[in-house]
Amino acid sequence: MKFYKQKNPKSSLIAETDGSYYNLTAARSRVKELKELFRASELSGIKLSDLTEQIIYEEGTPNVNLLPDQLEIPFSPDEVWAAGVTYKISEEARQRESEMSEIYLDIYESKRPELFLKATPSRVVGPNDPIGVREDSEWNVPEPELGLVLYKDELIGYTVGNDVSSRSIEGSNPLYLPQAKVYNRSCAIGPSFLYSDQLEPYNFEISMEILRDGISVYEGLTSTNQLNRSFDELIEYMSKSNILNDLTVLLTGTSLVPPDEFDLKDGDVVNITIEGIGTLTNPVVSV
Ligand code: DO4
Ligand code: MG
Repeated sequence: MKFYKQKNPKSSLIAETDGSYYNLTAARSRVKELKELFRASELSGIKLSDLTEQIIYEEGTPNVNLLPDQLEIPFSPDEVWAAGVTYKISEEARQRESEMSEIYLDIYESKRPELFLKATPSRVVGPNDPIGVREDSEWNVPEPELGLVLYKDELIGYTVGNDVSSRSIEGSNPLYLPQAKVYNRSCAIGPSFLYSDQLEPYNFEISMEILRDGISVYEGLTSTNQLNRSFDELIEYMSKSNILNDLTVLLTGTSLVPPDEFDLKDGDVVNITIEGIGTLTNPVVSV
């Protein structure tokens, strides 16, 4: 089962099940945000999918069409965290870009993963909203990543994430990582929240296309089966001595790195697709 938020009619929470879309907000006006459904599911002990089906069938919930250009962020996470150097290709890219490359040598193999706070709510955008490249950065990339969605400390589903990054700022000194990663519009999530308690999570296909003046300038395809860490260990380390807020997204690292001469620019459009979740589309602006 998947969930979306759509701007029209009004801001509506939409559930997708068996290929049909249902407007939950039209059925029950107080069901406006996914967080409310998560809370109701926790309090009642009823699975999120069962609770949603109850609303759909008991209330005669209206069918709607999904309008991809009207989608908004499916939920607002309290925090977005990210893992780094979880795929071989990312380890190699960091070593090439860095003036202090030895620092990345151990992190791919080490017991403790690299984890960092990527974004607070004001820095996260949804589908169709512009993502940012920093004005003071010469070399920028989108990073397409599977996002784990946690309610408190429990993994409840998935979303698509973009860990937009400055390679030149991180490359000049790894201590600049927060500046390379955390700034206005540096993170996008969406287009949907995929609720799942029974998926094969290490087999998501991830693809990315970057358009410049409407022409494709990069295309890549990978899979989470290349991930060098388990979701459990990433969640375990993120939660150590760190009580999580109600809703956290944990981005699991990038395995698609455009050629080193590629620089993401104002006016580009990034499409990231994860099979089963959808395509996250964002234009790029300079911030
Ligand atoms: O070491 C820096 C972060 C790398 C990263 O964001 C990734 O591998 O996705
Ligand atoms: Mg990343």
